[in-house]
Amino acid sequence: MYFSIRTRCVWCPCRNISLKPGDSKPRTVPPRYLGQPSPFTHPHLIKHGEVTPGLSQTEYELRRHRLASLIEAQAERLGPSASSSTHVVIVLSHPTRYMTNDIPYPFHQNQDFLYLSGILEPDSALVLYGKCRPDQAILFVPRRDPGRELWDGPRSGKDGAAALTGIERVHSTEELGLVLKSLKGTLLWYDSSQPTHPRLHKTHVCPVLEAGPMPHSLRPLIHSLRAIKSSAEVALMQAAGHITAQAFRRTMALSQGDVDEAVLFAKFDFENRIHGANFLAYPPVVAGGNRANTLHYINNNQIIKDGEMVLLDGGCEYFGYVSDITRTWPVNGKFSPAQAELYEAVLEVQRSCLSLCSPGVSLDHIYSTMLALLGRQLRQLGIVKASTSDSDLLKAARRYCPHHIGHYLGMDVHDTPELSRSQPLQPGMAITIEPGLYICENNDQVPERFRGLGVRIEDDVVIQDKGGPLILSSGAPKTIADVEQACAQR
Ligand SMILES: [Mn+2]
Repeated sequence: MYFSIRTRCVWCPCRNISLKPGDSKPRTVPPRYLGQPSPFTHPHLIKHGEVTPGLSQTEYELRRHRLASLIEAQAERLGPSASSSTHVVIVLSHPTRYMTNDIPYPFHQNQDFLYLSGILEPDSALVLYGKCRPDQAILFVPRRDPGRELWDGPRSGKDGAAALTGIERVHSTEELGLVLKSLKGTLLWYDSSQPTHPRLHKTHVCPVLEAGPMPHSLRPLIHSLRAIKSSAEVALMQAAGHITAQAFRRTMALSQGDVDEAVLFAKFDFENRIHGANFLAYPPVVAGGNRANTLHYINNNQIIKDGEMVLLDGGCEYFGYVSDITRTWPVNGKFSPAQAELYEAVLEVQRSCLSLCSPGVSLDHIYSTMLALLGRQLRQLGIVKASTSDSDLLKAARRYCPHHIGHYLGMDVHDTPELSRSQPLQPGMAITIEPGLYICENNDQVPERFRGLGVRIEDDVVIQDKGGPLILSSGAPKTIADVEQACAQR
């Protein structure tokens, strides 16, 4: 005879401590490596009670409960039969993606799945179910497999995932289809149009979908939750912003007349990683001279000449949260008069747009303000004629700045795309503010001194109730004096 005691807080992945009559103390299995950092194996990264660095079991549980409440509210609007049904929510992880043959790319989790589970392993799934509100969680993770673990490293397995997340019901992923069939949900919440894991979708979810009515879309609900950042999330974004801001400072210090874009790219990557970033959040734009006018330039392999500026748009990922910052500076450390003129014009617009970042204002509203302000600047610079009408000024602003003022920011660079930019901003939302002016070298309509210059200034901002916006990227030099000083720090 023996019995087991389930303990919630014991870190050891084996949470079932077995006691046999006569045992003087519980037999515990030593903690082991999981498929992701744990407080036991990576105490320098993650604290007890956290699922991923900085985010507690309670926070993840709260997110699942908030989603359940949103679904409950939505079902009430669908009518009495919907609100009394059993809901089943399915969120799949990403699969491993391969660069070639059997060489994987660094794994990157589906953010919606990560947001709700904290699980960083591929081939996993989360199911939420319940009558009226889906607040019971079932987690699915890959079965432990010594043969595969020899190549890919340890997996958490069912017990490890349970200990890490606090979710008590954990199955192997291959049981997903069976469990789904047994739940007999009458209302399904799942995004079937673009499955995040095609194989799991086909094998486990499709049979359930074929048997029932069309599932309800889940992504807009999760994105509305992800849009508002908790204080723990803001702290992670603050860290990401701080790391990248310092990387800008140090990259500016390394630049000089005639420098390879690849050198600045490598320096920026290095400075982000060495200060704690997991990796760059996206391929950065390191564009010298006229290449700054190619908005998505990522070749980063040309020589930037003495006297030219570089536009660097880069950001890092820090435990699931990203930064996205742009600065433009002269590689020789000294703005020419024309560069300074264009830079000050963009900076003035950027400052005005930052001051608009408060609750109730939308990104679209800030965008139209940006266009009006850029139009005026273009007139002052002599890039458009003094007699230009107001509507033509807006047209010119759109021509010289073909992109929006910014986007939502968070776990993704272009975060929560389901959220409209016409929606009023709320406290806790994070956005970018990134006006620019781009003058192609072959544009003979503009004064010669501006040709071939492209300037963008981008900051990361959290909307606050009062006291103005919190600028996460404030450590990155921005005024002409600060930029020139940072460039002089050799
Ligand atoms: Mn951006």
